[in-house]
Amino acid sequence: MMNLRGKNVLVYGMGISGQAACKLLHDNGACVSTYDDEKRFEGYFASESNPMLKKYDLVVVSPGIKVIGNQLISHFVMTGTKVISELDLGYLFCKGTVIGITGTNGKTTVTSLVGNIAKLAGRKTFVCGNIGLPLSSVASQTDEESVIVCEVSNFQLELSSYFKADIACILNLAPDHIDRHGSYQEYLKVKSKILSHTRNQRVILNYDDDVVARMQVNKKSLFFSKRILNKGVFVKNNYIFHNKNKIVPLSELTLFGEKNLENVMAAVAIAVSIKIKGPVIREAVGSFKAPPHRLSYLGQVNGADVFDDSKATNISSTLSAVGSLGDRGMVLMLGGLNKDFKFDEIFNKGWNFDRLICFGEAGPEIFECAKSYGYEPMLFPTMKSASYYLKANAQPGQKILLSPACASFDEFASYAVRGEVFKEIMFGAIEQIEMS
Ligand code: UMA
Repeated sequence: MMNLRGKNVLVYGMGISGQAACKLLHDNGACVSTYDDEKRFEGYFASESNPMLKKYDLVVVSPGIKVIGNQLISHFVMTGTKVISELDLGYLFCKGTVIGITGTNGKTTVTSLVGNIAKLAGRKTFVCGNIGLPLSSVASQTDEESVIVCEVSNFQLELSSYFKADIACILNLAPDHIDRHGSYQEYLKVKSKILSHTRNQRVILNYDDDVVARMQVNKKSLFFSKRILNKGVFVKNNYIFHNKNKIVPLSELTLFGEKNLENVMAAVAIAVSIKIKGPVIREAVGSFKAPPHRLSYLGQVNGADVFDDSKATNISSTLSAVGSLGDRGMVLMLGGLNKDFKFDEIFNKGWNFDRLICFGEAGPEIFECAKSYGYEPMLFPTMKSASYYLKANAQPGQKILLSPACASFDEFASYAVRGEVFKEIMFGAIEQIEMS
């Protein structure tokens, strides 16, 4: 643990991470100042107008702050001030077993499933991190018996150097957040920072993901796979096995699709690593409800099945959703804010969509890309207008899938709001036709 008593610490970024960091620092005797590029924070702690004019012993940076090109961070680094992430800070005050879960897709699902398993096993469990509860806000409540299940994003890892999870899990890796990191290589480098390269860390890796499978760092690595392995967590005879032990029959899984099977296996691998017994894992897996907006079945509109996969904000996530549901009868809704993707991979597979719907800021680009592969897409200015159209024109047998392969910020505050609005339009009372 860091001794912060009397130290001058600046917290940069005053969202929920920054606020949790302030409290943790203050409770441990630090003199806390805050800075935010967008707003002056009205609160207990001093809000700086120009932190470059002051000297600090430590700067704690929130995950949403892009490091590359940030003048303030460069200034502190160049003047030799210690700069750490909010994740680092939280970790330094954590006791117990810290589980870090990262990957391009599936992090929240695995984090909440592991949380459910650990709770059912009677462990003192904290589910936190990128899932919506900063690690800094739970750290001081942990003790040696605690299990801290932490969803870890690349944003949180970018500036981290102290975070060393006892168990580190990488689910999958595919291009994402290139707009923040500059290149896929850099994104991979940031993600791999979850591996501490210490002998004691148990690393859990997806054997079926070519990039992840090569990240084995020590003999304690545990693999999971949809194919039979000699040891590890794998599928055999319609069961998820751990080594020689049957853990869960596939018939009891509540999540569907290949990616979710991988997610469940990752959770099983983590659970056996903290010595939770098979029957408890089986019970928790069998009663698990997926978090919303992840290939969630919403119901039928005029005989068409409607699915909300608003969390699919990258190409690989959309590909796995289409792969899970099958392209026949599919009405695929794509669009939003492009995170520097090319969309060819969605259209070069020869999939026979019933209809392709493009919308939002990236809509025209996706529309042109789809046309170049012989599709006849439809273009809408917004997701809302596309949804009104689909509600009015749904056909029996169709599968309407919102799996946009883009961020939501051109039209919504988050992917969650986008999913809620989609649901509301398809099933709620909103009838107004908004076309421009
Ligand atoms: N800010 C600046 N300068 C900047 C950018 C932001 O001063 O250049 C300020 C903003 O004005 C705002 C504050 O920083 O006042 C926001 O801080 P933040 O963006 O770090 O957000 P938090 O509220 O602290 O939430 C963060 C995560 N957000 C991001 O990583 C963008 C949340 O993940 C996470 O749940 C929360 O910490 C708790 O750990 C959200 C997310 O979108 C859900 N994550 C990305 C994803 O899942 O893809 C990585």
